[in-house]
Amino acid sequence: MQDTKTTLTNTSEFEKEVSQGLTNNPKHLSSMYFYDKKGDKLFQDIMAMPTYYLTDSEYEILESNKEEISNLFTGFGSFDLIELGAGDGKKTKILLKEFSDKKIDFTYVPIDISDNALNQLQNSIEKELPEVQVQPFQGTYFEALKEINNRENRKIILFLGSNIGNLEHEQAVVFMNKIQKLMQPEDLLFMGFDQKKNPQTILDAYNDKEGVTAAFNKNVLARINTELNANFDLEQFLHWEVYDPETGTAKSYLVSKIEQTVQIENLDLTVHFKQWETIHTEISQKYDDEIITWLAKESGLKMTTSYESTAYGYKNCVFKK
Ligand code: AVJ
Repeated sequence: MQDTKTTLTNTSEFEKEVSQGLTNNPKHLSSMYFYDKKGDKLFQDIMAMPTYYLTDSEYEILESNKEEISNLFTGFGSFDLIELGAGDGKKTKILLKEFSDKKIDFTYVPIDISDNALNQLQNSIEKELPEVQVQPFQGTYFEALKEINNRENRKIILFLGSNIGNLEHEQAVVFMNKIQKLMQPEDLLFMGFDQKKNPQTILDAYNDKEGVTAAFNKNVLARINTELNANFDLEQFLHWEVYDPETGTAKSYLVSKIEQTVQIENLDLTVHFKQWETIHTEISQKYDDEIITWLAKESGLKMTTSYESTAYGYKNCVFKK
């Protein structure tokens, strides 16, 4: 097994994000930093909750269409299966197993911000699907593009789980356009889009009663505490989720329950919070056909096929350049 793992996200980027985000008005922190060892575990717990319907819906779509998807991907000989934000790979393993069973020649290139998630994924594939060649790459989505560009095989790019939803539309277009430019005519982009639906279903998915999503959201503060020597009291922040059914944007906040001051030693920074002041931490965009068509058009992609779970309101779409 080849090890092409490279570490690109370093502490200084985290430091920059934290000092900028917490000195801006209104305050913000990127959801990219939810994912350390503890955050990965919390996200796995979220994916296992029935209220977080996204995972089940995509799993169902892949499971019931795996033959057709496999035919779509494998018509042109060997390829690289490049996955952006691979996480624990639970859904992708449906396809990996299908390809492996059919003795298809491919290399799986999981890309993730979390080194820990990639290590676990690589180990589990070695055990469960020993025939699959894996070449993990650690980095952000934008760093991933460079890695994709360096690979010469035919590319199938997976961007599952509605991960695109963490980007605002403009950023999503920039990102999809960059992918489009890296693609050859026979390459494919396979993406998951959570659909607009009953707003209550969305609020329930991002605001579970058990408090797992709250802990996940607060994990960015926990990371600042341990990695940058800060003294955030997690109890003094409230996880707050809003969903705008018109735009389809779900937004996560951490709201300061009291007026408080936090010291971040490594940044030599003192951060004041007024009572009820917010830190915006995440967007999870929901889509409809018009938005997806617009995204594709703006980024120079053509949709060739789509698979839908109507029960859950979730879509997987296949794009070509
Ligand atoms: C992994 C970005 C798709 O936005 O739905 C889950 C992360 N945040 N619960 C999402 C998340 C809160 C998730 N993505």
